[in-house]
Formats: sequence, structure tokens, C-alpha cells
Amino acid sequence: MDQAPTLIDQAIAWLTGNAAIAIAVSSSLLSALLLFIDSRWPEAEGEDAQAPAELAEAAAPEVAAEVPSEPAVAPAVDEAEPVAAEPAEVEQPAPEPEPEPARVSLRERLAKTSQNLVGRLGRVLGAGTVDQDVIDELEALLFTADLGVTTAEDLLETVKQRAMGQDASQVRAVLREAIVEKLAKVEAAEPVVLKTPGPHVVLVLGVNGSGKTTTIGKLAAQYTRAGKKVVLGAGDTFRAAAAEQLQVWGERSGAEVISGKEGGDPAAVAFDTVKAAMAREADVCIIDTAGRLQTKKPLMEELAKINRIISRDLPDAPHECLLVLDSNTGQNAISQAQLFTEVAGVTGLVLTKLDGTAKGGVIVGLADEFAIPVRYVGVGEGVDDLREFHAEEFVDALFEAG
Ligand SMILES: Nc1nc2c(ncn2[C@@H]2O[C@H](COP(=O)(O)OP(=O)(O)OP(=O)(O)O)[C@@H](O)[C@H]2O)c(=O)[nH]1
Ligand SMILES: [Mg+2]
Repeated sequence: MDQAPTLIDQAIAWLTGNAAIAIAVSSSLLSALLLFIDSRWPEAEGEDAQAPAELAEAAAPEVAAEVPSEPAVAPAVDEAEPVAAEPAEVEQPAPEPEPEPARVSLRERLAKTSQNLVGRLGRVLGAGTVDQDVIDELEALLFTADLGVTTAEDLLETVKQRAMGQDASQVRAVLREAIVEKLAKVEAAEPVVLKTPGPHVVLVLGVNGSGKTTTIGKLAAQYTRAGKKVVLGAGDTFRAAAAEQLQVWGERSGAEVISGKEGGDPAAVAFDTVKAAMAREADVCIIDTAGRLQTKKPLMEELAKINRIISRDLPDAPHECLLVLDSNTGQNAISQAQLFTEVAGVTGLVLTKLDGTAKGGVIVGLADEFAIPVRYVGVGEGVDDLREFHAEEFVDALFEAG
């Protein structure tokens, strides 16, 4: 029985009939494949071989060329510039602080007093021993050195006790020691401690011309330089131009100045000044006063009123009450201190104009008579001419100059 040829039978028959074509096609395909592999082979081989050796070789010349001319290093240096610069900066000396204004030495400023008190000693003391003649001459010297009678007597007595019969050269040392002992008693035990929270209120008293306003200006400058906020009160409403004078000091020192009407009530100015200082959260408030009142009753009444008004808002104010005394007035300074300490609670003395006088010995008399600290000494008209008082330093200046 004849069967119809299947699809496979037909394909075999076709292949048999076209064997030559099939072989040709197959071989073409094979050669194409071989050609493709051949064309790819050298590339693959090159990549593999190049990896460790050739890449290193290729990179090496580049690095070698770049390092000397620094292109690779340069950016790194740029980036690292602050770090690289740092050691050089550290080695540089710290910037110099602003030079302080040259301060004339205390010794120079006290030269006249020193000459009067110590300089004359050379003529009094001979080469021999201390006897009654030497004591008599010394007495005359001490009584004309503005120390005050009591203080002069006291010092003379000390010299008698400690140096009588000894070499005259001893007198200088004995006198120096005795004066240091007296002044040490009025050296403030500790620096002023500002009341916190402020304002620390300072009332400044003294007869006219003693140096109140100038002292306030110098003091304000010291406080503002120390970073404190300062308000000044022109409580001298009596003298024409007194407020303007304080205003000038305020501008110079960077302190605000509160003033009232000329001829107005000083207590009202004091009140406004404290109010303003409180409102501005000032650290220090310094109130100037008129120096015209030298008779006890009106002075007492005026100061009592100022004190009452100041303490209305700040019950413990004033925290300081400075009495300014002109050392030129010599023994008169002692009677002024007497008057003011009776009418006001003076907490500290300021002795001004020590630079221009031979009467500075009065400071020893003041120390002897009043147990009130000498806070400052004025040694010139400039802003830097107010110095804290230190007994040893002061006496050193007196005895070195003499
Ligand atoms: N040489 C010198 N002069 C000073 C010193 N202190 C103040 N004076 C000068 O003394 C004069 C009077 O100073 P003021 O500060 O105006 O005195 P005051 O007590 O305020 O005077 P009134 O306001 O009139 O009561 C001024 O010419 C100051 O320059 C000082 O320590 N040395
Ligand atoms: Mg004044």
C-alpha cells in the first residue's frame, strides 16, 4: 500500500538533492564564525596582558613627568594651604598690644614734695651721729613740710627713739619706715568692688576748684576702658559751664552725661542721673557736686537731700562718697576733711594736684588724723593722671626722688 510521503521524507529528499548546496552553506557559516573569532582574539589577548604590566608602565611616565613640575601636587598644596600656613602663623610672635600712653613716673610727679620732705634731709644730717642738734634741725624741717603739727611731732619722736646716738645716715631709713607705717593705714584694704547689679553710685564732694570734675572725668575713663558702662551726673548746677565741662569729659571717656538746668536743684539732677543709670543698666554712675558750700549747715542740708533722693530708688546708694582735696592747700585740706567727714559719710579721699606742689606731705597728716582710705592721687591734668594710691609705691617715689 502506497503511503503519502511525510514531511521528513520530503526534507531528506530535498537535502539529498541539494547536498552540495547544504555543504556549501555550512562551510560558509563555519568560515564566517572562524573569521569573527579571529578578529576578536588579539584584542582580548591584549587587554589581559596589559593589565598589570603595561598599565603600570603607562602610568609611570606620567607620574614621573608630573611630580617635578608639580601639577599633581599643586592642587593638593592649594587645598591644603590653610593647614600648610598654620605652623608658620603659630611661629609668628603674638601681635603687640596697643602701646599704653607713656606714663610719667610717680617719682617725677612727686619731685617737689620729695625735695621739700626728703631732699632737705641731706643738709640737716651731717656725717656724725644723731644728737640733739640734729633733732632740732630735723624738727624745723618736719614742721615746715606740711605734715601737720601732730604728725611732725610724732615722726620726730620716732626718730629720737630709733636713731638717737646712731649714725646720721640711719635717719632717712627710720623716717621712711615711719611714713610707710602711717600711710599703710590708709591704703585701701582691697580695690573697689562695684555693686552688682549696678549701678554702683559714686558721689563726689569737695570745695570749689579742688579737682572734682577732673577726677570724675579721669575715673570715668578708667571705668569705660575696663568695659564698664558709665553715666555721669552734672550735679554742679551752680557754676556756669560746669555741665559743659563734665560733658567734655563724658565725650572724652565715652560716658553719658545727665545735666539739669543751670541754677536748678542739684538733688533733682542726682535723682535723674540715678534713674538714667538704672534705665541704661549702667555699671557705674558718678555724680558731680558744686563746691561752693563750705559752711557746715547749708552743706549738710544739701548733701542730706542728695543722699535721701539717691537712695529713694537704690536704698544702699551712694555706694561710695569720695572727698576730693587739693594738696596745694596744705593744712587747709585737713580742715576741709574735718568739715566734710562731719556732714557726709566719706568713704574715700582723693588727693589732687600732687604734681605741682611741695605740700604733698599733707597726705601723711590726713592719714594720721582720719581713718579714711586714700583711694586715688591726682598727679596731673591729663586723663591718665589719676593713680590708685599704694603706700609703699608712694613712699618709694618720695624717697627715690629726694
Ligand atoms: N596739675 C593738676 N591739676 C589738676 C589736677 N586735678 C585737677 N586739676 C586742675 O584743677 C583745676 C580745677 O579742677 P576742677 O576739676 O574744675 O575742680 P572742681 O572741684 O570741679 O571745681 P568746681 O567745679 O569749681 O568746684 C582745673 O584746671 C584742673 O585741670 C591734678 O591732679 N593736677
Ligand atoms: Mg567742678
